[in-house]
Amino acid sequence: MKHSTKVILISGFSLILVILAVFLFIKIRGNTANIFDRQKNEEIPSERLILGFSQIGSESAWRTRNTQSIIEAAEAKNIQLIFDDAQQKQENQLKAIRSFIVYQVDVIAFVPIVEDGWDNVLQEAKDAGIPVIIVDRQIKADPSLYAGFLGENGFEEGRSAAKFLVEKCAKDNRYRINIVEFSGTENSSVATGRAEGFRSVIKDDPRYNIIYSEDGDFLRSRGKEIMDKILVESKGQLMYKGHKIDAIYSHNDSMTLGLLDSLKQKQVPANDTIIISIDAEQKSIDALTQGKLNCVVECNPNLGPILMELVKQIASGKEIPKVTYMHESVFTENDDFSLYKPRGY
Ligand code: GZL
Ligand code: ZN
Repeated sequence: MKHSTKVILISGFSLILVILAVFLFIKIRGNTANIFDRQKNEEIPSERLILGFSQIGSESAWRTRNTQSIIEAAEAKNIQLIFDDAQQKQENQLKAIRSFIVYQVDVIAFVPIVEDGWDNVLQEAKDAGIPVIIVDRQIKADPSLYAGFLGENGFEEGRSAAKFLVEKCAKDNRYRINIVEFSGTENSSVATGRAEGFRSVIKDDPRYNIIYSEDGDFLRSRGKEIMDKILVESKGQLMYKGHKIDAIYSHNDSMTLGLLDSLKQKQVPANDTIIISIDAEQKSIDALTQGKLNCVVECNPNLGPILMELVKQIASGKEIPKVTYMHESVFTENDDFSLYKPRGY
């Protein structure tokens, strides 16, 4: 009897093992089929597509509009959006992307807050067979790790800003131009691009000198802080270390609005200081038409519809362009302001 009990126990135990093995086989088979599904070239109808998107935060009106554009476009294309706001922290973006991988979304897209630190997570996405689209800002990583980039050309935006300055100074016959730069987030491709693009235009003309540059992190509060500090040190003059500030180049409208807040609060007149900004949110265009700014370079946040087209293409196994730039224009004091349309952000 003892023997038979033992056999039942074993056979009972082995029966459980067999059931477990069969169950596991079906489960794996099912999942495998799922992954193979992904590789078939069939067009996956968009109502079944899931896009994991990591946004950097809501540091500017530009960013808020950028987010809206993505949410609206996903809805319009019936793409399920898992959206994560990283509150300006790269580690939150890395966590979000890893959760998208575990969730096995169809496509991952994200705005890299800074250029570096993405190789490992991109390799993990690649190993999981999930294509990645880089959005808005660029990264320093092996290009084979992501499907493509859609966004802004910071270098060209910087060049446009400087070209306006050079044309205006030529007209006004200015012989020496001291420039103060309000820079965007350090190590972000957009701040690097806007800085390099601007400098590429003025580098061979000794009349142009960037006498000071500070990182304002694309924030209105930081733009005001930097200008407050300059005005305190120059006892209310638009001077820096004894040099007259002839021009201000700000990498985004939020910081520009902050420096204007400071000039207004301290009642410092700036009408003969050339101020150039980037983004073209409504408040900045309003400041241009009121004569407070001289030039606003557009940076187009409305990339949602193009992004969703790229998501659908890549999800059905098609290639997408390695780089897709958004169309952008330049607004200046010489425009016919009556032709301006509402900016929507
Ligand atoms: C530019 C974008 C920048 C905007 C800022 O493409 O990354 O980030 O110019 C935003 O307003 O903070
Ligand atoms: Zn842009």
